[in-house]
Amino acid sequence: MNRSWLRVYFIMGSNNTTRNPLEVLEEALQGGITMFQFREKGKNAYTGDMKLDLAQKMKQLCHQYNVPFIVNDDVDLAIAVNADGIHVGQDDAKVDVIKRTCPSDWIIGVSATNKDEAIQAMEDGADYIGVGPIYSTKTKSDAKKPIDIIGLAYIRQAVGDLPIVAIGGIGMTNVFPIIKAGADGVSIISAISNANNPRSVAQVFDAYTSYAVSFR
Ligand code: 3NM
Repeated sequence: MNRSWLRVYFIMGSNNTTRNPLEVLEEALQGGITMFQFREKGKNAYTGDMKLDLAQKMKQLCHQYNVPFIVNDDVDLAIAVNADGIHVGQDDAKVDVIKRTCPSDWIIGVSATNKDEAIQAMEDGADYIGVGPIYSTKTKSDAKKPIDIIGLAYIRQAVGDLPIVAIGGIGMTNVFPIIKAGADGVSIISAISNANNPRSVAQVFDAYTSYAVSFR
């Protein structure tokens, strides 16, 4: 995969905003997000046809802006909408099964919170790992203990040049230390999905991450 896709990796489901999620996504795309993950989980999350319909519309929007569309966890949905890839947690579908049964050009992402999980994901053939939570977050109720910048740097050292995106509690002001510690980009839910102006916040993430990456 192109690691620069991870630079501003926006994640959202219908319950991460009080607005129309399609409008929020389009504004984020206009602001310059580089990848998108549809994560329809938790309280009041859509299921069935509503989930499928939203996923289809979100994929269409992402492709209008040439941004890869990734589905969280739900392999069947990712196949149904012909997504660009899948992101799985430690308790979700296994990478080897996905590699055997899904399109070979899929981007496969795996969540890792410690060195062992990160190395395992790399050995399994993940294209990138989502490392976190870096900071505390209210967005994921069962998030683990924050690993902070030091935990991120430790994982970077363990996995060589495997693409890494950092996640958890990330705001605009955290971009520099995170990129400096070795992440290729930042994954964000609430800082964009709950922003008054998702477009301008995405623009700032785009500018800050571009600048920070240029120093590496
Ligand atoms: N996964 P926000 S933290 C979806 O640590 C997710 O694996 C995490 O949301 C992990 O940007 C998290 O609002 C929530 O903090 C990220």
